Amino acid sequence: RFLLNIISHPEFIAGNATVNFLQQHPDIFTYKSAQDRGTKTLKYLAEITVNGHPDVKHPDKNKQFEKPLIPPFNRDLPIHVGTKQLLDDMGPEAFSEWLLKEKKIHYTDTTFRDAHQSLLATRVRTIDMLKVAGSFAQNFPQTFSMEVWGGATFDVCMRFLYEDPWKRLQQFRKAIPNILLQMLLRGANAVGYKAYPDNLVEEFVAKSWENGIDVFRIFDSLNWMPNMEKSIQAVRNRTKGLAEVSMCYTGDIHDPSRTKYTLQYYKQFAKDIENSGAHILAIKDMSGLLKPMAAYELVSELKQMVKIPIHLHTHDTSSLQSATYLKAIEAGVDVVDCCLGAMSGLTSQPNLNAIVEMMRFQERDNPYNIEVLNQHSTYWETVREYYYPFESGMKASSAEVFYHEIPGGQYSNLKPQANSLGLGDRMEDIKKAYRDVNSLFGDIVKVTPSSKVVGDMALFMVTGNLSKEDILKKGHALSFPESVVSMFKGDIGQPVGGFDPTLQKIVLKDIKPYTDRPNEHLKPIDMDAEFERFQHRFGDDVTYTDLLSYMLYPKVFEEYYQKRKEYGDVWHIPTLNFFYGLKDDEETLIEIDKGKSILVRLLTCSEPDEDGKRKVFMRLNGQTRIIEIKDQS
Ligand code: 3PY
Ligand code: ZN
Repeated sequence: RFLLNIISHPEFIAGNATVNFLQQHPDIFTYKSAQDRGTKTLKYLAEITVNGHPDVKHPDKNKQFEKPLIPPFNRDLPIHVGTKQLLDDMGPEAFSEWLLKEKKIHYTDTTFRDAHQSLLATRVRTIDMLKVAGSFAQNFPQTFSMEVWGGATFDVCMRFLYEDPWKRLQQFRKAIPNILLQMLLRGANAVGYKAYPDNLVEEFVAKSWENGIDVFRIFDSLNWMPNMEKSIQAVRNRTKGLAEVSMCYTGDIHDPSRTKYTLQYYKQFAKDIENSGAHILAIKDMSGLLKPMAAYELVSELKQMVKIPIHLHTHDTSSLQSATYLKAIEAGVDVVDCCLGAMSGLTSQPNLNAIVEMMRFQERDNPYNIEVLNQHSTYWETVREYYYPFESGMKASSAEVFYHEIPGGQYSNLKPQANSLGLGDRMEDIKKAYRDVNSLFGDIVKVTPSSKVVGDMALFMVTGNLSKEDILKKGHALSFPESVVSMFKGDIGQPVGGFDPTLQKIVLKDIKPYTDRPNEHLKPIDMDAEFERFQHRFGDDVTYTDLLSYMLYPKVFEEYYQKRKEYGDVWHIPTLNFFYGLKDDEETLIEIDKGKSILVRLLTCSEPDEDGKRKVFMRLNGQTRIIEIKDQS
């Protein structure tokens, strides 16, 4: 390789090499691998330019994009210590006590996770977040935490963005050394949609912490405590992070007709959560159903009930949720989840910029430099446009959410799912069916993965024009979606009050259900042996965290790995080029490594030859390169 690097170096080829060639060109030692990376990047860009990105079905060729203004970040100035250092110094127990004593309201910024999961189908790429991560850390060290990982980001990263989620986390950690980094963990389901062996979940927790996570927000999609216990223990035993355990909020504590999820129910659940070893209690209002007055009463009562801090999460689908925060803050909630203005509202979180303003000059104010905070919002306003194909189309907030109860994170996915089934024009029927399914299922908590089961059943009913009554009367002769059968069997745990036995029989027919933990039915994995097998199959360049990705999502990992082999790292490609390729004569600068950039220009693209292949003429750092791409159109 070394020799190859010398003879393929442009100055050597040009005949300019002297005896001091090696001293003058220390880059020779890394030149070839950088060149390989350059070639792979070029191949990716040529492919997207010819065939488009598979995820962008109908690009608007005339759309104009602006260049975002990056908020101030001074590399020469220090980044002030924050909650990260506090947690590291104090340990989780003392940290939790410190938080409880704090008078000011604390904020979590969800821009890097839930906000884009809820607005842009989780598609925001690492590069766009990294551009502002350092500035956020430098300007807002008072932030309690940043939610940056977990939930759907894990698989979407590999599936659609061809990025390694672990690398993303490491990059965030490096850029944000002072603020707690938070993830969403689906308890027994880790970051997936089904139960995994306990030791895999434990290992996942341990590695997430080693790679940068401090706060583990753990929840279960049916509010079933046994599904969360192993994860809580894993955080307590294998990390020095915080176990933040959630009660998912559904229904309305002030509605007398909703008899399942009462104030008493939540109080008892909170006590159970505290007793399970949680450092923080989260109220996870995934659909935005917690109304202001209910929030006041719930938080006031829970404050009496438990001695751990309370962290409130909501989605602003109805646009009422800033009022909910105000009342929760009055009632003494410790932390609230918000996100930067331009990524807030609708199915996302309430607006951080506005909430900070609301609290200004008030008793529990936690001051932020609002001018810089607004610059961060402006940055996202521009960058959000890059992701326009992934917008849900929702133009205004809607109080309908109190009727259908669809979680924010699911809402933005339901429309494309309906489109793919040819049901795009039947969204109203789907929302009604979603509500009917909930009542048919006995009013269950709806959040990933139980929300997906309700969604699948709703789509099944709309496709077959089936009503609730049809299911009960003719269900014995129907074969239900796989996810529905699996849930009624017990594969994602037990709902509050158990399953209705009549419906369970209709769905399961001869399949026998069970009521113990789903993970109990899965054999522990011999991680060392698996790693050996994994390396044998994929080669030595795969890492232990790759193995974890593979164990959680085997098929997704395999496809991602093929892309990684073919195109190398693609996270550094600017988003406009990543999704839309290059236009004729367009030039783009890509930093493929720290301090190492390539300049790529698209010269032109030939017509397809008889095999349907096009020649893409490009310029890489001044040298013309021709790449052949099969035109798939
Ligand atoms: C997820 O599990 O991804 C969620 O965001 C649930 O609210
Ligand atoms: Zn959420």
